[in-house]
Amino acid sequence: ANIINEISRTFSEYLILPGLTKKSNTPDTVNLKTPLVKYKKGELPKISLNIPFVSAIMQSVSDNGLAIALAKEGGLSFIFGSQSIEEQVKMVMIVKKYKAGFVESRANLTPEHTLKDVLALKKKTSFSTVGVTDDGSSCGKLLGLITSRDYRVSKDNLGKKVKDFMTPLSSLITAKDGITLNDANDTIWEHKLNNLPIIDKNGKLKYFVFRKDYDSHKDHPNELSDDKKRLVVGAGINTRDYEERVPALVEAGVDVLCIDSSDGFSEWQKETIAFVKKKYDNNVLIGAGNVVDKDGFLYLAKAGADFVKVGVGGGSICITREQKGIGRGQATALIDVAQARDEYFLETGEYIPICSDGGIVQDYHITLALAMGADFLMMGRYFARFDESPTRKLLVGGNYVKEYWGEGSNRARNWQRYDMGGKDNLKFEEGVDSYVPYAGKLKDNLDQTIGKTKSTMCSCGLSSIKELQSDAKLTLVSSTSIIEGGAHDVIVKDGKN
Ligand code: MZP
Repeated sequence: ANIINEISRTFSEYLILPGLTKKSNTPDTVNLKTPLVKYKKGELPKISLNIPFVSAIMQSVSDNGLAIALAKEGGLSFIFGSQSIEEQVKMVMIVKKYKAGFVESRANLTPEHTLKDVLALKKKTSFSTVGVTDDGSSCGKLLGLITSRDYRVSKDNLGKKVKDFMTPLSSLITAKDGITLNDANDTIWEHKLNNLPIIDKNGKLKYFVFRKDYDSHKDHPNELSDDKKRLVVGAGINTRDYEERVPALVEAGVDVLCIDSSDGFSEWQKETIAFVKKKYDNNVLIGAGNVVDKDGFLYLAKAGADFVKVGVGGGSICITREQKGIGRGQATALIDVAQARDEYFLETGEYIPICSDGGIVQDYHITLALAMGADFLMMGRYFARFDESPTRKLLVGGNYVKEYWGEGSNRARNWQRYDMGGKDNLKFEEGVDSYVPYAGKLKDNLDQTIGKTKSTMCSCGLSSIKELQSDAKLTLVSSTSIIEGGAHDVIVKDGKN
């Protein structure tokens, strides 16, 4: 074997040195915009992210609910591919149909439907308020609304009828701010009033969202700016059924694809990229991975990948290193691949963004990963903890947790992600089924995380990811200085340390 003498390191082994903070270095001047896909020198990428985060291609992370929440904050989700083509397409379509301030799926319920039907509709649409019309169609007469707080979900009342729970429109349409609604039986959606009443926590009419108002909704950063005004969404694919899956996803309006594999340095990936590029005349964007070194990066770059994902075995739920002995410390992998990307850019004038995938434990690891050269990060554990992830919230040992399982676990059964081809059907687990501490809403947590990254960048006198990549100073830390970095030699009052 060829022995690489350099030690394979990970994020916790590094710290960032503060630099001169100029008076102009305030968090509101830090720009985290970053390219998602490749571009030529002097040109702009077809898609950029406003925050450098994408969510992992995993059943327990990226469904349509999380995709909408993350795109609204300026990131992007890759809807998991370990499901049927039809189910994945449905999720993509829900994200693409979503319009800020406009409930698309506003009817489809009559007073005779059951709460079970409400739940099914909510699951499909992820809207917390749905309209109830007389005939269940979107043009029917609006009779009332069902909001999350209008009903209590339990086995006992799932069979009960909507009419016993809905808030009748007549109780909502009191005159408000000069808007006078006359007749509860008017066909509100399609014709006269063109608006949707939104009620507040106490069941009182709060405001109206005009159907066409979404155009003016500017705080959804990751909408495409080409007249479409839709949230951006990606989807995971595999190297087995891509000839059927890709056309279905493209038809559904997906913005970017990513080949999902634990080891992407393969001819299977090259073939998949070639298929997509040829079929769509280079107009469909596709990322590939994962790799951990220069050779892997160059192989996928030359194969035509629009971005390359870095990381083998560092995911929180991953046991690939234990099972197969392959992998590399995430920091070392990233530094090596980032150097290859920069050299490739110098040689060819083509910048291929790299994504650091997995292994982020502390928020500061994010800033380190960017400083080491990542253009954006893919995270699973981080997003799995939030309300918006698709898994159950449970009370375990007195603490709220959310379920989080790996794609290589028996639970996900995403064997094609680990498939090495051939006829052998040997399957062994490369991931675990786990819990992560429940952390609340995505937006609240993301705001904190972004706040920390911006604050670190201000400490270093840096105001963009490009500057962070080129100018940050990183230092290796000893195990004893890691101890020095936490609270030490004191008795912490809340007893947690
Ligand atoms: P983390 O953010 O939870 O540390 O890692 C998420 C990443 O782990 C995913 O994006 C994916 O690359 C990887 N992953 C997903 N499932 C498994 C597995 O079952 C896995 N081994 O390693």
